[in-house]
Amino acid sequence: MTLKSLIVGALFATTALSASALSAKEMNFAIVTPPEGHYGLGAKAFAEKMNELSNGEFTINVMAGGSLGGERELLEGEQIGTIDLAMTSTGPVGSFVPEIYALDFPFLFKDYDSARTILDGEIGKELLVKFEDKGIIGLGWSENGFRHITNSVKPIRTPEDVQGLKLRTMENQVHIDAFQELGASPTPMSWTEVLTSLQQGTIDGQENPVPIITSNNMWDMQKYVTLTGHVYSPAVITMSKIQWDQLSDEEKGWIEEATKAAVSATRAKVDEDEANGVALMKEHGMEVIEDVDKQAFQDAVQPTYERYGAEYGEEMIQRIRDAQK
Ligand code: EAX
Repeated sequence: MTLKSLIVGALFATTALSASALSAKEMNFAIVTPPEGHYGLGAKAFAEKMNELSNGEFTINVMAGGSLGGERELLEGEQIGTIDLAMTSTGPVGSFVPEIYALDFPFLFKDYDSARTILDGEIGKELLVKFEDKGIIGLGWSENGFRHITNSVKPIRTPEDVQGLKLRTMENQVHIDAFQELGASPTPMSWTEVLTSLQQGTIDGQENPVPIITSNNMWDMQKYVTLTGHVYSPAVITMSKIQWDQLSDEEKGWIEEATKAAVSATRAKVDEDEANGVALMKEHGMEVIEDVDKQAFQDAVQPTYERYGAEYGEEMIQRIRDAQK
């Protein structure tokens, strides 16, 4: 190779490098909830932190309200690289990463502090690693919240009151089974169909945490809410492995820092919604049933543990229980 061609090659490489180093990187961050809700504020914090750490090189576009699809489609999109980042509940995750079903059992987590401590610790880290061989990077555990039942038919005070109600559940086998145990007619569907289905009356009710109920003004379509707190619903921040593998180590570090910022922002909003949400529901005319016999509901869904515990991680479930003693 002549000196001239060496110099030309070096110049080209430098130009190409500087061009790629300067080329702004744009990624989408998909959520199914409103932009100003708990996931939206987390995604916004992620975008701001990425922009700050990369000196403006990274632009993260938050795509809210299910604009890029339901939660199952977002995870499928990450597997093929059309979705870069997402924050979803664990609803459909178990069908991609079965080990995650262990988190979805009713009455497993005692309270928010226990759930956050466990998910931020060894157990949470062990479960995040399970995503990678499915083409998804588990970046961090965020939060949806403790789920409650809403409906438009009657006040639910006991498990018997649930019988016969058409209640939407997430596309989650453990939840479907638990509501079958309660005698409901569980109707699994993507979140993106729920509000319309409630407005049209094709379902009687659904179950979701306070932040979802308030950020979607569910008082417009649901008269009753029963504070069962029947399951803690984690959220998870994920990234397409296709995109992740193209990042430098420094850029991966930025993603990890941005994830921490997102988790803090989402959890802060959940705390705020938990503090104000019930009053807001009452202000908007919902009848809030607060004196719930949780033990009765817990006893009623016990067969779900017997039926699915072995299949979906008895050992992990026991570890989570032991970690809360
Ligand atoms: O992740 O599907 C659900 O009910 C979820 O709680 C909601 O989409 C937020």
